[in-house]
Amino acid sequence: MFEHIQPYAGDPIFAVVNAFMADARPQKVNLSIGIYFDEEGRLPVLPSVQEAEKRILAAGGAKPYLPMEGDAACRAEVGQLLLGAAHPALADGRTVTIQTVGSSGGLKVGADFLKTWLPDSAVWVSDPTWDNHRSMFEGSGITVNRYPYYDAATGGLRFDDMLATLRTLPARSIVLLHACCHNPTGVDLTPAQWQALIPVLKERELLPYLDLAYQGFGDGIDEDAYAVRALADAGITFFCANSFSKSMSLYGERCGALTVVCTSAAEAGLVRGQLAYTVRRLYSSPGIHAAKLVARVLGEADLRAMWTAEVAEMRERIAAMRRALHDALVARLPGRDFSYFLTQRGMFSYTGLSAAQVARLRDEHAVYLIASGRMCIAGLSQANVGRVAEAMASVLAD
Ligand code: PLP
Ligand code: TYF
Repeated sequence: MFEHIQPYAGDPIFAVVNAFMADARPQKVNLSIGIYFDEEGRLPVLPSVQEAEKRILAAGGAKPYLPMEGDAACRAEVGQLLLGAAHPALADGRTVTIQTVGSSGGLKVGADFLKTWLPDSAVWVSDPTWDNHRSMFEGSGITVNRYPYYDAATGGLRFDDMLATLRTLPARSIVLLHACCHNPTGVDLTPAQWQALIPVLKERELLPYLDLAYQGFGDGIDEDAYAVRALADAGITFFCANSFSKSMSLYGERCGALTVVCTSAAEAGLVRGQLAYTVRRLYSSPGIHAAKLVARVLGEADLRAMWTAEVAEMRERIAAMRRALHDALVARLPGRDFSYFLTQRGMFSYTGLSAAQVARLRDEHAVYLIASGRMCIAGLSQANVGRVAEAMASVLAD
């Protein structure tokens, strides 16, 4: 029956994680997958989330089916988290938020919806982007193209080239944008660049699709929602898939949402109905535990304050590790420019290391990056950053 099917090589990032786990060297360091580890190298369990869990159980912990669009309290909280509680788009009823199976579920529901309702639209993603963007949109039958983004020469953004490409796109093209903490490069648009992008999106009638997977890991929870709010302020119709995998350390709970900001409440009502129908055809309805956790952490003032402080702690640890690695490298290789570690935001940095240099780091030093040269800064700690700098310096010096 299935002898003819193509073998699947597996996800390249998970392949690196598997190689790391099989490595017996005690000094090994995992800087591959985008997971936040604490100073002791553990996956944190956030006290705010633990307390929410206790309260859910104390309230009975019943597990009914949720509606297709997910839990109402969770959806309302997410809308406010993204847009700010006082945003007029919320008061106008112009927004739709559905709770999804991780932000991946949100991206996928959105992609299927778009294939149905804008069947002739292609999507443009940044060059480079998270590999799964291509897989998901192609899986929905949408053609995936790239716009210029990362500048290997400077470790920064090819903003003019990006705008020039977007200016050539047909109306109703979908433009996938990382709202903050770009994966894999760590290179983000500044607020001024978002403001320069908005007129192009408007004039060309493009449909922005924001991916917000690392809210709070860049400059702050509200600061990292800048793009969402700027697009909403500009009156543009857009999509936003957001994740709680990282910000609440809830990876396997699959907590995420898809929000669509529309131009009227009537349009939003139509979108809401068809998003629900898309969910019905994909997985019927999302899980309840994830929704209850998110709703409580965001909705109960004491838990919200705890979570805000926990996210700040994760963000500040990442920033401290960026600084520590930068300083350790500058001390070892003076005259070389490592400032990209300080200017890039969030969990990832593009180091500019070649695939061969990444292989040497792995083989000679048991330090694991992604072959593209992407480093997950959140895998660094005070205990290993010196060793990682030493290893990088030795590979770079040859
Ligand atoms: N988008 C980006 C850019 C990511 O890096 C990730 C990482 O996991 C996701 C989406 C998916 O996250 P989730 O766990 O919410 O599906
Ligand atoms: O880029 C990363 O490392 C994270 C985690 O199929 C991830 O986004 C990686 C691959 C994948 C799902 C999540």
